Amino acid sequence: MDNKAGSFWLPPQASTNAAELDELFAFVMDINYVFFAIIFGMTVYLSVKYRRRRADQMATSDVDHSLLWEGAWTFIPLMLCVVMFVWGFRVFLHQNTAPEGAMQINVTAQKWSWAFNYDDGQTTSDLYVPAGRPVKLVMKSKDVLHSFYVPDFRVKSDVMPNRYTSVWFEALAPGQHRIYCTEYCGKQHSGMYRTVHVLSEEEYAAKKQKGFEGKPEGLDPVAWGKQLYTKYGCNACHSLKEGERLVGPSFWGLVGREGVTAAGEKYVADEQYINESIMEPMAKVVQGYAPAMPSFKGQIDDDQMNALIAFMKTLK
Ligand code: HEC
Ligand SMILES: [Cu+2]
Repeated sequence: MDNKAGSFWLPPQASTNAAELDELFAFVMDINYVFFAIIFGMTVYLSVKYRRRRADQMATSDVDHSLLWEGAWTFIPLMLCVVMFVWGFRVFLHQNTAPEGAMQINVTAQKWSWAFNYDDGQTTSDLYVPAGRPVKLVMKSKDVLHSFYVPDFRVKSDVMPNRYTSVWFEALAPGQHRIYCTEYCGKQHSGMYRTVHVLSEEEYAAKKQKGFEGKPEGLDPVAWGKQLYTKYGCNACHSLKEGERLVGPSFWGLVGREGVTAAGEKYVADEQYINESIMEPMAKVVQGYAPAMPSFKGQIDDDQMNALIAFMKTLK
C-alpha cells in the first residue's frame, strides 16, 4: 500500500518500512470490519428473531449443536489468526533487524528531553538524519522509562535505564517529522516533543561539518540562550517568572542570588555555580528542592553554556 499522504487511521508514510506495516495493519483492520458486521448483525437479528413472544414460552431452545457450523467458526478464524501471526512475525523481524552498515546514532532520554549523539561526537536535541540511508538508533535512558516514537516512520520503542534498545529506519525524502515520548514519564512528559530533520545527503554532510545545532548565524548570545532554554527542556522544570516554583527554582533573578544548599552551605549564584549546577547538579542541591535535575554533561558545550548564562543575566 502506497500512501504518502496518510489516511484516516495513519499518518503519512515517511520511511521505507512504513508501507509493509500499513499493509498488515489494513489487513487486520479489514478482518475486524467483516467480523464486526457479522457479530453485531447476528446479535441484533437473532435477538429480534428469538425474542420472547408468549408469557409461558420456555427460555431454553431445543436446537442441538451443528458440527458443520462449529467446525467452520473454529477453523476459519484460526486460519486468519495464523496468517496474521506469520505475516506479523515476518514484518516484525524485518523492522527489528537493521541492515548491515546502517549509520548509528546514540540516543539518551532523560526527564524531559532527548540527546542525539553522532559518530563525530556532537550532540543535538533534535534528530538529524540523511534521506535514503538506513539509520540505527541505539537508545538508553538516564532516569525513568521513556518511549521513542516517530509515527511517520512507524518506529517506536521503549527507552530504559541500564538497558539498550534500538530501532532503525530509512527516511524517504527530506522533510520534518515529529518525535514523541509515548511513555508517561512524569509531569512534563508531553514536553519531550521534538523534530526529526531529514536532509539530503549533501546538505547533511555540510550541516554536520558545521555542527547541526551550532549558534545560528546572526543570533546574539542572549537570544540563542533563550532558544537553548527550551531546546534542552530547562523550561519543563524552571520558570522565568519571579518566584514561580516548578520542579526546580525560577531563573528569574538567579544570577547573583544568594542561596543555601540542602547541606546548609551558603552559595552565590555566579558563573561557576551555574556551570556546576548544570554539569553536576548533585554537587550543590538547592535547599527545599528534590535532587531531580539531570546532568547535561557532554550535551551543553562552552558556547552554549555562555549563551545560557547571558540569557539568565537578563532575567531581572
Ligand atoms: C527534570 C527537571 C529539571 C530540568 C529538565 C532542569 N533542571 Fe535545573 N534544577 C532542577 C531542580 C529540581 C533544581 C534544584 C535542586 C538542585 O539544585 O539540584 C535545579 C537547579 C538548577 C540550578 C540552580 C538554581 C538555584 O536556584 O540555585 C540551575 C542554574 C539550573 N538548575 C539550570 C538548569 C538548566 C540550564 C537546565 C536546562 C539545560 C535545567 N536546569 C534543566 C530540575 C531541573
Ligand atoms: Cu519520556
